[in-house]
Amino acid sequence: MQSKTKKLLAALIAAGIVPAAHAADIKIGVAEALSGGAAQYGVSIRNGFQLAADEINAAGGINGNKIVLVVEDEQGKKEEAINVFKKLIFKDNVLMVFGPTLSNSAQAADPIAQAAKTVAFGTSNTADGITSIGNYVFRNSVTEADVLPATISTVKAKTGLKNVAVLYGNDDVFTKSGYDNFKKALEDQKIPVTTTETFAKGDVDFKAQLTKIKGTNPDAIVLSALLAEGAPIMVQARQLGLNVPVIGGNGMNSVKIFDLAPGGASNNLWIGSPWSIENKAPENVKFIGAYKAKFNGAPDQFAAQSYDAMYIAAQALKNVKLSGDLPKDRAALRDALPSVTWTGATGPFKFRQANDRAGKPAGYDADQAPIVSVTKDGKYVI
Ligand code: 1QQ
Repeated sequence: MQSKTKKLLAALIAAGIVPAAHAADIKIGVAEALSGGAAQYGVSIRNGFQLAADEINAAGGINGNKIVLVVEDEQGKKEEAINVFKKLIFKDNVLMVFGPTLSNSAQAADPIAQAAKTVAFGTSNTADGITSIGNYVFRNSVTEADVLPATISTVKAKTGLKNVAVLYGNDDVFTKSGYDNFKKALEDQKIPVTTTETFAKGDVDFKAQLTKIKGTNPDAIVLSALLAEGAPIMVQARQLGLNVPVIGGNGMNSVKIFDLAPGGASNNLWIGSPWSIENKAPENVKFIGAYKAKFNGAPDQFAAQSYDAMYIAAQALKNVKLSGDLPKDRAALRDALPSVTWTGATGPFKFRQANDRAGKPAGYDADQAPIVSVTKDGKYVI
């Protein structure tokens, strides 16, 4: 800046015409899938961040400083997630990064944040192993390992299922991890598997696998899929007369399923999540009302989790004395995060220490219990 301009700015700040706090904006990176198949999740996630940041700023910001979001589209692709993380961390000099949307991308991009000693905070990554990457990796999304056993035991208790067929995507970190955890939960709960079938990202015709599944006459289908494949799988299963319960993971927990599998094809889908639109706790009622008013549509679990995550980061930031020395401030934020507790749209939240592969302390997972819901006529009901 020219020295004349600098002097003028200083005079304007001194006169109270330009707020001094402007100099201490808190830049936070948001790297989410805003285009492509995973945008079904990523747009909701971005909305949740924007809603929370606007509320926090309207209430005076954090110790007087405003949150400024730097939002980037990582397209649900791991190469793009790496590019966007690099841009946000090294060019935009953000204090921390939220995202990316998919575990598949987090596994590729989070090591960049870890190496740069910058917090990577996932709000939708549920595969095993993400927080083993290192001590700068956090998430408030509840893992498949925590959700799936409860989902299976609830469906067993409510429907009396005796066996299941399994169908999963074998080329994605999340769908593969969902499969591993389903397999373990089925073994632990002594539920026999009639057949195990697979598909790949981008497949559109699942009739061969579903016909095989139908031939084994299962009481339910266990499905580890993202919406892009999971929705047409439900449509085609119902077309083949397979009307049994479908037991899904985090990938099937979105209101988008009602548009993508219309006319009742989405009925009888069971999922577990800490968040429900039916939860009448005041924090959730406030969130749902504010979301509807701002975005003209109902929120989903993904928006609830990003909304809460922004408040969790804000709680940590309140305890950080920002110095303007970026590496120091990034480390101070990391150190302040683990002890945050917060009651938001998803209910009471705290972190749980995760370990790396050698069993040494690494990042932090969500310590929250899921509630199981089932879809009925365009709604998830408890
Ligand atoms: C993951 C997921 C997806 C469903 C996120 C949108 O849980 O990739 O981990």
